Amino acid sequence: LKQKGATLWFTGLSGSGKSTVAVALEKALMDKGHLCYRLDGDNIRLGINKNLGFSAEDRTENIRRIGEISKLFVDTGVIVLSSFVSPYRADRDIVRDLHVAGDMDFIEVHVDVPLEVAEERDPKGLYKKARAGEIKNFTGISDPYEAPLKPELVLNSHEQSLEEEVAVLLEMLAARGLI
Ligand code: GGZ
Repeated sequence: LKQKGATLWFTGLSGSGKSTVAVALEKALMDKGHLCYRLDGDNIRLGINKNLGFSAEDRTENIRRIGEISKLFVDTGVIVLSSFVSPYRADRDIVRDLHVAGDMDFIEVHVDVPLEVAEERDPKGLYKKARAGEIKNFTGISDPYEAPLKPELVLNSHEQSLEEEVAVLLEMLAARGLI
């Protein structure tokens, strides 16, 4: 394997478009022959982290484990696409420090859309439930989202096309010599 591996960490509100862009980037990377792997709620929260909920403590542990798993993949040369709300700055910084300590690339991508846009999309009806008080500690409604202060990249899925987002990501990976 000729590639170095890296973690692209997509953070943002539920409904911000993290998974959509991660899926599209995964396809683009695969088409170019790069080994990559996507981590998201579907393969993490339903599996290794199924004992965790959405309290601050559980989110912290969720992100900590995902950070460690990402690092293991990077160790094998894989480009990891991790997309999690990861609302707390300190939790993301722990994952960043873990990578930096291992001399690994950690690329924080803020998928930044206004709350109103995410809430309007509400693909799973979760915002509606959160507003009705049926879901507690919902990020953006009844739990904070701490935006990254110095992300490597900011994407705006409400102003950019998916193709543009993927192009920007590929450019950045190329500029860093990762692809
Ligand atoms: C935020 C929640 C919550 C609460 C369930 N707050 O749009 P989705 O549905 O598919 O993405 C959200 C996902 C968040 O899981 P993460 O592992 O990414 O969260 S964290 O990084 O904060 O640990 C949403 C759904 O799970 N969901 N309850 N209370 N999102």
